[in-house]
Amino acid sequence: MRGKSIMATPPGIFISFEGSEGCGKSTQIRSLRARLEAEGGAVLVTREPGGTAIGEKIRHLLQHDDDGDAMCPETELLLFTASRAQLVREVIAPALAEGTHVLADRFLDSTTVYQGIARPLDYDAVVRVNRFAVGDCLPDVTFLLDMDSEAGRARAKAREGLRDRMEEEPPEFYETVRRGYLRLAEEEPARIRVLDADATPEMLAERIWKTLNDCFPHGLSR
Ligand code: Z5A
Repeated sequence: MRGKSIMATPPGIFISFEGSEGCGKSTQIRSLRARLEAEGGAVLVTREPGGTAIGEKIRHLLQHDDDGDAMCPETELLLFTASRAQLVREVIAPALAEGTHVLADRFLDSTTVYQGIARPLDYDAVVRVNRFAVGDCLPDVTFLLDMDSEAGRARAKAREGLRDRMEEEPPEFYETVRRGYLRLAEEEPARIRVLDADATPEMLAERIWKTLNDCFPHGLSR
């Protein structure tokens, strides 16, 4: 056994946050990060697209419309998943392997819902591309912060993001996104935990912490 550690570092926990605009993902990620770090855990936060040099270039392409070119939904799908493929291999998988918890601000469920359900693309094709991009690197737990889509948009209005390029969609689009997420949660109830996001940040943070501890009753290291 010389040169080989008997006690291997347990892998970190992979937690993703999903939901429609303004549901409070970033706020809750900040809160959970602080709590995990206070308990002595190492934490990495990712946001999508981006997080690697290649991913940031892809983010720029998705965010800005420098030459006024219209981007077709197929290109959009491939850019989101290309950025994620790079992020998984360069950042997320190595971090988990060394015992760091990863908190992802959106992951593959965003693509399934926005590109596979809300946009006019073939659902099964989107699921296949999505799975190909991430391989076996899937979240252990996903928090779906669910709330009325219009109320969430009102919260998010002041913020700038990928909406720079993405056109303002009609209210039905955001309702489709919400229903799409709830459908995924019905299909994968063990992984996707639905929480009512129409609560104070503090109340929501408590529910997230409790759910996480219920999921990992023997502690947050594995
Ligand atoms: N997209 C896609 O199509 N396919 C993909 O694969 C991926 C993304 C990865 C994301 O843009 C767009 O990209 C999105 C899907 C698409 N939209 N479209 N169309 P983004 O990354 O720029 O934005 P976002 O992910 O939607 O995040 P956001 O607007 O920044 O919202 P958030 O992170 O969920 O919320 P927040 O920043 O924590 O809070 C928003 C505001 O509400 C802020 O002022 C807070 O102080 C406030 N807040 C937060 N929590 C509360 C509570 N509990 N009560 C009251 N107020 C609150």
